[in-house]
Amino acid sequence: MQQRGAEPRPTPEAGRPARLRFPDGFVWGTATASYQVEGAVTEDGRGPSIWDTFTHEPGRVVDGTNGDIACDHYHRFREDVATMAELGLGSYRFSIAWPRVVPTGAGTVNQAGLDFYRRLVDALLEHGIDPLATLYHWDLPQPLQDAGGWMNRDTALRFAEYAQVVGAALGDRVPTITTLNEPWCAAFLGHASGVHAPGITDNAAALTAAHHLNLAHGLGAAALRSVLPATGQVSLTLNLSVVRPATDRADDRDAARHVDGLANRIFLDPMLCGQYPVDVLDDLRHITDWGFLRDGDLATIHAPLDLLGVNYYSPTLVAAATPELEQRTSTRWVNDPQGPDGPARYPGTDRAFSVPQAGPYTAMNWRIEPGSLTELLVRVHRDHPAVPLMITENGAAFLDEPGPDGVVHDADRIEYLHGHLAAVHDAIVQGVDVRGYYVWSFMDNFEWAWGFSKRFGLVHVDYSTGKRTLKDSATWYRDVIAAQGVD
Ligand code: GCO
Repeated sequence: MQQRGAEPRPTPEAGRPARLRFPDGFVWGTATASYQVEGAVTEDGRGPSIWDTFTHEPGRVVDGTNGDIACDHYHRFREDVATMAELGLGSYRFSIAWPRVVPTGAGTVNQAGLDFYRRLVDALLEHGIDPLATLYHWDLPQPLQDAGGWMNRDTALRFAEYAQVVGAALGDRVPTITTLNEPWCAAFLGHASGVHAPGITDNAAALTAAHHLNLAHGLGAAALRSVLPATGQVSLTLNLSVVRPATDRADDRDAARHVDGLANRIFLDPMLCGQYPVDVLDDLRHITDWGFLRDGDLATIHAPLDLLGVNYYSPTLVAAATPELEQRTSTRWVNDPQGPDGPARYPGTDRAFSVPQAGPYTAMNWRIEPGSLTELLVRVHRDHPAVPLMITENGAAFLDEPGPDGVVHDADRIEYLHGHLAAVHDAIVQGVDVRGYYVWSFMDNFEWAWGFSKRFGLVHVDYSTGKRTLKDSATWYRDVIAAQGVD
């Protein structure tokens, strides 16, 4: 049986150089997202988002917590930026809360909200850290949800207006702006399994939302281009999956093809090739007639992209739907913190299930397999060779407990990050154009439906006092950055 930590360290004997040096200019960063770290949810004119609503509904978050205060980054960002500078970070990926900038989602712009991000960006630039700003990391203004949210096509138009406002205000000092973070989660966890806001459970709604998110990306990218300086870069971040069949049987192999379509190609193909994959359209005709797809949409979605962000944590194992699996999984969804362990329904479809994999695992029960990241990067590069890639999230939750010295000695996180950096290096050696790597996350934060029960940070946060303490992984990452690589 495979044990945690059993991944072999690269050695010269294994045919690789001991020092895996990354190319000059490779970007070293960390990432966070607004609702997960900021707090201050009613401050300076911020309106409510779907995550405020969702987390305050009983039973939605496993530990009953919410992001009202979170890491209080809104007030402590200067201290956090100073720590980033200490670690030698080249870039900080954060997201902008739409309801801070446009509190009702449409119309009036809240200057105080924009000013917060201007202060944050200025603090980063003063420390020589490049800001990478994401426009949508899931905190949709609640009034837009009240009008149908991502099931309503108009939300994509409102997103473009908001993108233009942010681009005009910050585009002179933020070199890269990302339209969406992980539209898969927003569409499928938000509308099919309902484990994320707005908590809807309807596969057809999820497919509608996925298309409107794709459309928002296209319209948002065009809106950004209309106001950004010529050097301004537009990017997108997807959580892409390595999908494998549970057995070699034809039905399981077909389930893997199907889930690959639903997890990866439903976003990659329209955004990078201007078409939906025919197999995905055909597979799901019993769920939707795709009537929301209008003439011209695909040309809009197929917007020029400077960079594709890839968020990656763990591979996915799937099996074809069978009556037995149906029965065993009736209460459990993928990424459902409240369900029992075991096979899980795959959101957006009735044809496939996600099934447990062998360890080692992180505290999320996600299998640790660094080589799968190389596999993914090589595949994306093969399918879409023109677009440069960036690892915009990779990291792990572990059961971090400070030792008697008050410090978290997180050897397991170091091992995870080391293995995945080596995997990225492997991909680069194989010719994949990977421009940088962002650890998820800079600090422990609000892990959505898992609340504060899972810690992903390089920096430990004591949620009762707000105190930050560097974990061993933070100083390890500082050394990696200084050496421009891993041993
Ligand atoms: C994401 C997420 C983060 C999560 C992280 C760990 O983009 O999925 O963007 O918000 O916290 O992935 O689950």
